[in-house]
Amino acid sequence: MRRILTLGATIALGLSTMFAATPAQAAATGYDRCPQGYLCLFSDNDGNGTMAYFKFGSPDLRGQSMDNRASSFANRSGQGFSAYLDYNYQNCVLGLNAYYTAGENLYHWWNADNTFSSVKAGSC
Ligand SMILES: [Ca+2]
Repeated sequence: MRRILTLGATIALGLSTMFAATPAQAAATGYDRCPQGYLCLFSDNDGNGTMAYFKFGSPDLRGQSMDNRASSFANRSGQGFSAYLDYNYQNCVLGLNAYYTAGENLYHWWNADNTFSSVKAGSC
């Protein structure tokens, strides 16, 4: 009886070791964090830093801690978005085409980096 109990304990230890040895799935980084179906804004270039993501948009990016902070974006919403210099969709600065699913830095466009204060689905 004692021998059986010992064997059981050994098997349990072996299983827990196996699970512990399985590598944890690596956390997504950069643009890979952006979920399908959303527009994502990032505070740093190349999809780094803080991320905020939107299904329809936001009239005031202060609410998402992204006001005048967006430096890159990925559009996985399946539709175009428009970005504005001011709150409540005033002064459109850039169309965020649905083509940019893989992500893009905003310094590629004059006057776009760190300027967005509102975004919404649709064209300017
Ligand atoms: Ca702004």
